[in-house]
Amino acid sequence: MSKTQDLTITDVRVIVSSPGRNFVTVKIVTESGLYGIGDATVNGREQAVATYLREHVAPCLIGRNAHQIEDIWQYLYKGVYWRKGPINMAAIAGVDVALWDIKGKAAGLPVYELLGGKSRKAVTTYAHATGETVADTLDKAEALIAQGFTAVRLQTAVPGLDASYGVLRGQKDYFEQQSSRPLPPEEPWSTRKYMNSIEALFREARARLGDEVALCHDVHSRLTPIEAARLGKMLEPYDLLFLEDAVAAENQDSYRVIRDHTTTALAIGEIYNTIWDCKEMIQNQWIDYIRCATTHAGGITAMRRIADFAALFHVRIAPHGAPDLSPACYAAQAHLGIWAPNFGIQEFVGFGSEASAEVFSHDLTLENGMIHVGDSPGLGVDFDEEAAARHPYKRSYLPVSRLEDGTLWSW
Ligand code: KDG
Ligand code: MG
Repeated sequence: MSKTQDLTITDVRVIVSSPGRNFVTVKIVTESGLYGIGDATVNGREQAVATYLREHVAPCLIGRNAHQIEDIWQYLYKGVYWRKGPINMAAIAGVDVALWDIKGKAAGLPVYELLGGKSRKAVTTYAHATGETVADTLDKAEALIAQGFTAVRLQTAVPGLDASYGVLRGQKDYFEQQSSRPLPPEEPWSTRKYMNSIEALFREARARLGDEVALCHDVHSRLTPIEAARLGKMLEPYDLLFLEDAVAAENQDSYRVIRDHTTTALAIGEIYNTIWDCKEMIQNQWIDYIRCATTHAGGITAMRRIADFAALFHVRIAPHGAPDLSPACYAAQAHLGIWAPNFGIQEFVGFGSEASAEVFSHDLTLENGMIHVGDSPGLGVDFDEEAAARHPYKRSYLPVSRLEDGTLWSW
């Protein structure tokens, strides 16, 4: 084998930086000089996954053939003995995505070609409209629709609560706030206040935005199954594309309860790490969209399996696309999304901050609410380590929420 084809892994670099948000980036270098980039960020627990990668994963990869993606995935998943888990699976994802990037570069092909080629011309996305009042939220939604988005997620502050997930009073942008939280902020929650106010958002939305636009809503796991069932029934007249994370589903059959009562479409998956976390809800057709992220569910190798399994049961993929996922994740998901026959929609909150653009480059473009995937070999993403060093890690947490009597609720 000539040196230019030698994909023996010689270095595994793990870089934690904060270009706008904290990201854990994996860079795998091979003897040939070809390298790949992957994302292993776990929001609020970045250093845990970085240490795990440096101390326990990287030493096992040196000397392996980067072409053997499947074997390396199995080796890291089964070989650890302690299967699954968010830190372990994000580490596997970071490695796996970097290896697909390398394989694409070695083949001279974009990764979507290796997956089976394009199933569509571009990846449809949904954007976020988040406001302090219904009018404010709908102003933002109208602006997004004017930019060409055909699907929008609507979130509005709950009247009577100082803060609610995704909406903070008198605020900067909530994603910006999320990047500067040296301790977990605490936010109040009242299911009654939420349930009493949420219908008005969607009633007004349909009146102002019309019937054509697809609407989503994220409950952030704040309800019980029967409350979620009631919410689904309440929102039926407004024809949501999906209701996301209505209930935390450590018990997968919680979703059977919701399904038994409503025809509102259901989505879940952003905190899942493996197919096992959603196997029952998929095979029982209790959900409509599976929202696992490439970064949190074991990379392209695992997401491809999740997509194929879901396709058997009429479930489509709608990958998580929040700002705590790096451009390496966005690129991986764009390649998956353009290939997957059962692709549904991609969450999209922009390609990142100005600082992130100094550190990451990519060849994705947005046009009329759709991501167009470039044809660079691999994933078309690159990472500038010197620029990253100018944006050091800052500890930052997700919020927790408490009921008005102080009981710890959800995040
Ligand atoms: O790290 C958690 C965030 O990514 C999450 O809160 C965002 O719920 C979210 C979403 O749907 O984008
Ligand atoms: Mg969500």
